[in-house]
Amino acid sequence: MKNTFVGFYRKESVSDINEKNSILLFGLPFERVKATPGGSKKAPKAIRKHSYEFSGVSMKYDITKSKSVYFDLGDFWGSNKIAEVWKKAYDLDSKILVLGGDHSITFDTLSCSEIDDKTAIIWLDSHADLADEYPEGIIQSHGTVFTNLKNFNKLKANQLLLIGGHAFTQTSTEHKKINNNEVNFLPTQQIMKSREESYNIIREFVEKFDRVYLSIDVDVLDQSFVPTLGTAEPFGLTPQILLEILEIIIPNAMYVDIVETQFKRRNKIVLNFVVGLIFQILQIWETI
Ligand SMILES: [Mn+2]
Repeated sequence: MKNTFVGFYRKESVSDINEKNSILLFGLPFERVKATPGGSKKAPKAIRKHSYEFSGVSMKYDITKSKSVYFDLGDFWGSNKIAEVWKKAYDLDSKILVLGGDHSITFDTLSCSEIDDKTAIIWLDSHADLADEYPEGIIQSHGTVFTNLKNFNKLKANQLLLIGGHAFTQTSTEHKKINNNEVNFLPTQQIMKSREESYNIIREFVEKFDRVYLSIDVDVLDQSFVPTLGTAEPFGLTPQILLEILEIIIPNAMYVDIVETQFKRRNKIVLNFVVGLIFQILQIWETI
């Protein structure tokens, strides 16, 4: 039955898993209020289905011969179940890979995680998602995720790093927050102009922490690479640069989510990219 991501074993219940160094995958096919065209709730199922048609990304990596055991827990909802997955991941030194949904799901997952002052949250996103309300009057949405996480987990500015942001309204709250250094910020233009220097900034940031949680909004890429997104933006990162950044972060990340995957029935470019991205992430974890 093709109801898992390729190479993953289906597990109904996380309590049945005893293998150390596993990868625990689940989907949160959920979108909260949308001011932009939606569709990311269809992503988890479509990504799994598409993974069987995917050719692979490397001469070295065979997803069916991994040393970690890969488990697909299916799609579900609810903080109790999410908290169970976190507990299992900490107990078994395992990693969590989540398929969104819109970006609001990152609050649902990370608000169930353990966070201390040696924990960092990194997000790759063309937007900051640091609004207090988005749209006006709405506190929990894809535009407010990192404000909510910062408040909920009492995170300090030095524990937060936004990579690749560049699409801001100059008068917005998030623009002000970035100017006030309320988070660390590595803009797209800086990365494109001085790659090695930017990679060193990321490396130094990652090395300061015991635990890193990473959230990837696919709109961090330039719109030419992800043309079917509701929030596609120009002047974004290239896939190669994204991959080089992931090679620095992923070895230290125990949690990764991929959000805002919006595709069209007749245009599977984004879906194909995200399946490839998952292969790349697994390959990096495999070779730590
Ligand atoms: Mn986002």
